[in-house]
Amino acid sequence: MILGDQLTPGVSALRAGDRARDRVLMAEVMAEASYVPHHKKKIAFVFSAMRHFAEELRGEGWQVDYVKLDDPGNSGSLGGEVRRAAARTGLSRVLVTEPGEWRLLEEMRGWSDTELLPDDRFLADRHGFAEWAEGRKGLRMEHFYRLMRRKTGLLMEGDQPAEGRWNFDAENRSKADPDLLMPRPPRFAPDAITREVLDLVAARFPENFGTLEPFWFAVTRADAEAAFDHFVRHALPQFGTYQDAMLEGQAFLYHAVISPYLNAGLLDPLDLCRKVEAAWRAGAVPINSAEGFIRQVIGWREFVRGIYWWQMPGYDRVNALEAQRALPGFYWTGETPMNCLRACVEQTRDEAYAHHIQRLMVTGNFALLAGIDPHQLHEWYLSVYADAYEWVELPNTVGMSQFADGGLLASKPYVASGAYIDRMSNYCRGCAYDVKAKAGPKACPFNLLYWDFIARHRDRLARNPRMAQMVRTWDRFAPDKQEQLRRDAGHFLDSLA
Ligand code: FAD
Ligand code: DLZ
Ligand code: SF4
Repeated sequence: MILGDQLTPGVSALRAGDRARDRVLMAEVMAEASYVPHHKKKIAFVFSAMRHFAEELRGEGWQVDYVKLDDPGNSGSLGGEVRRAAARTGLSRVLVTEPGEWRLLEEMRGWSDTELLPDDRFLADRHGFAEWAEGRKGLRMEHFYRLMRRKTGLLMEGDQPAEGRWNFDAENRSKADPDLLMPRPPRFAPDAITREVLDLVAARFPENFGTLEPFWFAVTRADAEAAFDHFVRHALPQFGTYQDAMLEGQAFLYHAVISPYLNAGLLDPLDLCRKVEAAWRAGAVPINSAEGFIRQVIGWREFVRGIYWWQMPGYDRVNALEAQRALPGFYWTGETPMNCLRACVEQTRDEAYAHHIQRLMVTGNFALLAGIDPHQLHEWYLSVYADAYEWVELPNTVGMSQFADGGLLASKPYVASGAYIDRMSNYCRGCAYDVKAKAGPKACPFNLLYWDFIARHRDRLARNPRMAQMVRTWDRFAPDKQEQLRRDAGHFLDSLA
């Protein structure tokens, strides 16, 4: 059995299979298409990429049983489709690569005659990560990342990091200017297979979040590789410098926009990093870009996956800051006078994409400051992005963005007032609020909520060396100023629906 995010010719289940004897089963099922209300573009991408992969496998001599969502008799679940396939073919033994989500792994462990094979499309195997993590006092991505650099030899000169430093993060923080010549990810016109899927999604998921068309994602390995090559040539040179920048109307800036392809298995992470390293060695891209990209892929991506498997089950229910507020409706509609949030939600609705800083420092930062229930927020992130699978989304949401694991993943809460958003974007210019105002009806809500957050979690934050300075600043405010800030924040929070 091959799942919708296992579209890799060398995935362990295919390696272990025999094309002369075995049959490949792939199934579009309602259970997977509705365990969260996925963005329409995400469903279309997964189904179309699955159908193209089935064709690729047939071309390589595999017999593929492909079940479409609308096929008569579709049982609606992966387990049901395995049972139906067994009855149809007389075959009874199932080989499947371990799924990327705990809920499905648990389910598959209950299937009879099923062999689960490790998913070795990652650098760090999940048991090895847990061993490394176990017993360490503080887990830091940077330590793990250096291990991965050494393991792969990427950007290494002997046992030393290229250009003398492991991390060029400090050179990833420039503000971007609107530029008419900014590269855009290549767009792929839907073929007949994708058109059929688009009709299916429009008919069967009309109420789901998101705009279905225009649909331009790559849905084959060849097109995903072309998209990546385009990124390396046109955007990677600037990627490092503008990695943290945000611009209204520019959803992609200099980002790769490859996470849906990578997570579905259309692209291979190590292969991408080798190409990036080669571009740096050829002098085509600066070190801050090459290192910045490689850090995300062999560092963060692997690190969050390790944390997910190490901490599940239970990690989806962590709530160290006891945040209980319901997710505001504007996360779905974009209807808010806060221009940064409006822009990020509308872009998410249209593209099923937002880059890291939009997710972390706009939608994530707001939720953390406002005390939104991290589980509700997790379900939102898992729904709305085309690249979202729980193994990567959950640690980014509850760990990195919401500090809901109490600091297991991140060394401090990623909170910032409006000044940060103003420094990194042009959102504030078009906003009904005044980013410079700290009090009163025009005050940017991020400014009010920032101090309210510090006050609410004062004792915990005072113990964190990276937050203690802000706590001291809060403590020095006059009592009437503190009261005023908390009152204004309270009024704002009361107005959230
Ligand atoms: P680029 O900025 O061009 O980076 C290149 C690649 O690096 C990405 O394609 C991705 O594979 C990898 N990468 C970068 N940052 C991370 C990270 N923090 N964790 C894991 N991989 C990373 N990423 C997902 O793939 N799926 C998710 O569901 C997801 N949910 C997120 C939720 C929150 C709250 C936050 C803060 C981040 C989340 N991320 C997620 C990480 C990151 O935002 C996306 O990987 C990135 O925006 C994808 O766009 P890109 O391909 O243009 O990335
Ligand atoms: C995301 C997704 C969707 C929308 N639909 C399917 C599907 O119908 N069949 C399938 O095999 N996989 C699908 N997927 C991907 C799975 O949800 C994914 O394999 C698991 O969540 C494990 O990561
Ligand atoms: Fe966002 Fe505040 Fe800037 Fe408005 S003023 S765009 S709410 S940061």
